[in-house]
Amino acid sequence: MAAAKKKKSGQSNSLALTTEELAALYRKMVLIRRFDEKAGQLYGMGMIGGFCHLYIGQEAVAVGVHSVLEKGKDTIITTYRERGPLLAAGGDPKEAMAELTGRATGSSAGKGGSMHLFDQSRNFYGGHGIVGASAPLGLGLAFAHKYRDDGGVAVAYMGDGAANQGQVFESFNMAVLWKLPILFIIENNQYSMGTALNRHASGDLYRRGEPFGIPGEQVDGMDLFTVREAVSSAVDYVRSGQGPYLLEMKTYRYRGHSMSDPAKYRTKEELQKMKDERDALNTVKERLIADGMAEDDIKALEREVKQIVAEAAEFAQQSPEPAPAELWTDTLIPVEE
Ligand SMILES: Cc1ncc(C[n+]2csc(CCOP(=O)(O)OP(=O)(O)O)c2C)c(N)n1
Repeated sequence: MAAAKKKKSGQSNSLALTTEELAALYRKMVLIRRFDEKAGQLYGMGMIGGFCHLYIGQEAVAVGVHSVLEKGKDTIITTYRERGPLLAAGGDPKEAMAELTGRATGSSAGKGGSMHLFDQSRNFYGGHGIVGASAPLGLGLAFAHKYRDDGGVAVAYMGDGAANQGQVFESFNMAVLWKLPILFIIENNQYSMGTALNRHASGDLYRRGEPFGIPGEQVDGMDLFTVREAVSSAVDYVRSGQGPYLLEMKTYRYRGHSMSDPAKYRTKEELQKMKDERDALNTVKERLIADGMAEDDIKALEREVKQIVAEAAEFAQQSPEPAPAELWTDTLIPVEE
């Protein structure tokens, strides 16, 4: 990037970013969007088996959250809508695309697929298809942090639909009893599969931890800066040993629940309004321009990301499928042929 200035971007105090730092976060947001757009295309071409749940629209959450975590120390676990959090954590787009398309070069050697991306080297523990499972599994990560006394915080994402699950409340209970260092993040993208929030959830999601004594906040999940501020103070709270915290990120998914959902349960106008007025990428881009970054530099960054995604898709398509003998490896119980 040419002529990046060490200019603060107008965020509060310690979280203020230089234009260069903000551009790096914007780059990740663009990467997540372009990556999932390409995944959608490959799905349409029949190259991705099973389901594929795109993250498009929710980019400010994953990038904002990861930007304030301590890299190599804090851990992340999420659902099947996991490319956002994975790429925000620095996951390799090639490995991710190869996994989506079931190739041997994928992060789980092509055996996990779209819902089960995993990258331990990035402290990223999945990628889970069972709704709500990220909460109790996240407790395990948090327990390990506490047991090892390593100062880390576990971040467990879930959807608004998942927040209605019994295992989530059981997790809240244990997290408080054991004072575990865990930040629960409910990504409220307004719809659980095809059901709008007001039809599936009673009460405010950010208050779901209240009976257990877990403090919660509702956050504008379409705004990178607000996400960063909320996560930063929530993580401080958790890291200081006071136990769990809950953030409800109000966000919006632009696509259907999965690639097979035409999303007829909402109006085109609602979706368009969101894209026009609240798009997380636009807000950051406008801030970059206001900070003095040249539009040509922004375009160059966007072109570079497009190239990375094209190369990831090419890599995936050129990679072999796993050998048949691999069916018997990585199983829980050894299998005799
Ligand atoms: C235990 C369980 N029940 C049902 C399903 C089927 N299912 C998959 S996604 C989904 C909706 C989840 O919605 P939400 O938690 O809001 O997450 P989002 O997809 O909006 O990110 C359901 C019911 C499942 N995977 N696991």
